[in-house]
Amino acid sequence: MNATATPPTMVHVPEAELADTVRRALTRMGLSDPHVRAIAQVIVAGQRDACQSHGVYRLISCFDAVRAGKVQLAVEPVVTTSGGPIVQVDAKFGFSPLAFERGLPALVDAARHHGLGALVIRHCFHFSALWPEIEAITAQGLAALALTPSHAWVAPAGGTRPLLGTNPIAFGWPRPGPYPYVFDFATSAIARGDLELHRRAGQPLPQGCGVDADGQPSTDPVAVARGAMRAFGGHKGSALATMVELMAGALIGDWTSRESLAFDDGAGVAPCHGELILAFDPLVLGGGDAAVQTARAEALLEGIAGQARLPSQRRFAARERSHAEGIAVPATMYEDILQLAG
Ligand code: NDP
Ligand code: PYC
Repeated sequence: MNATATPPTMVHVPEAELADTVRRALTRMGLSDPHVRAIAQVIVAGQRDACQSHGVYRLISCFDAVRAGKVQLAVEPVVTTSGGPIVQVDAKFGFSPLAFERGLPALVDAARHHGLGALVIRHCFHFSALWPEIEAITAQGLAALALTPSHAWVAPAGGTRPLLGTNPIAFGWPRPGPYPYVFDFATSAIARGDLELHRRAGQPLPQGCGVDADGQPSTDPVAVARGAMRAFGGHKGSALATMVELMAGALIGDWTSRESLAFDDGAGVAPCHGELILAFDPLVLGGGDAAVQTARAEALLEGIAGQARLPSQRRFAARERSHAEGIAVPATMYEDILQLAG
């Protein structure tokens, strides 16, 4: 779910102008130039692709995190490689986009060399969608899978107390032509960012997104924020969210969503934890006949596209509209952004 129930009034802003405004806002917050550039890129890409919960709205999350004094504004991520398939990045309590950017070249090398590369990012404040990372990897001809926890906002299926994060899972497969196959979704029934947008707009949530503090089903975003969100798809989403906690938390030696929320300590800012990103080289894993592999994958994806829409199709269409008409930004949000940019 990417939109609020009643469409807000939009203004259309040329991409370069929006990027400049976002960079000015981030610079005013005291972030160093490399962080400003990396963060602006994902935020503007999110808005360009009409991902309202992870577009320019995230500038407000950045502002809150900076104001709370928890995030490191100018820290340089430290990349460690050993020539094996694992690339480690210590984000040192900075925002995640620069950590990903710094680790990406070594991840691509590792995947090309070993067939599989694993990028382990630790100690990052994470507020972004995962598809920009996935698309950076598919652009290199690699398949990719990314997992990250968040804050403990979601009850396990059958329970009513928050324990799991909204824990997104994203996957990408390179395709001939301009666009890869990509999906990227929260394992909660609704992303927290979307819940916040409903709260800002004073609109009820769709049924089934959460319970209030007494464990009763509720569509009130404020009550659900005080109670617990639900996983998507009952026990199946709940198990996937648990897998994300284990693989991108415990496995990589970083915090689960519960620990991230404990660290937040009521500040109400972006989650702080790690991320696991896997990259796979089809040329190595597939035994060498790239044309056969591509044909097999394309037969599947074209079969889907012949009867239904592919994931990311809406996003790619929005991208083309943004290139033609400028990026659509909710008018009230744009006013907030201009204020942040001074
Ligand atoms: P959505 O439910 O909006 O979309 C999930 C995926 O399904 C997208 O790839 C979407 O493609 C695709 N999709 C949607 N509808 C259809 C359909 N009818 N047929 C085929 N495919 C479809 O995503 P969420 O609201 O769950 O998540 C939004 C974003 O929030 C994600 O980018 C995620 O990474 C981010 N997030 C980040 C977190 C973090 O901790 N950093 C935590 C939770 C979420 P399309 O985009 O084209 O509609
Ligand atoms: O929308 O659930 C979410 C989210 C958490 C962290 C960043 N986005």
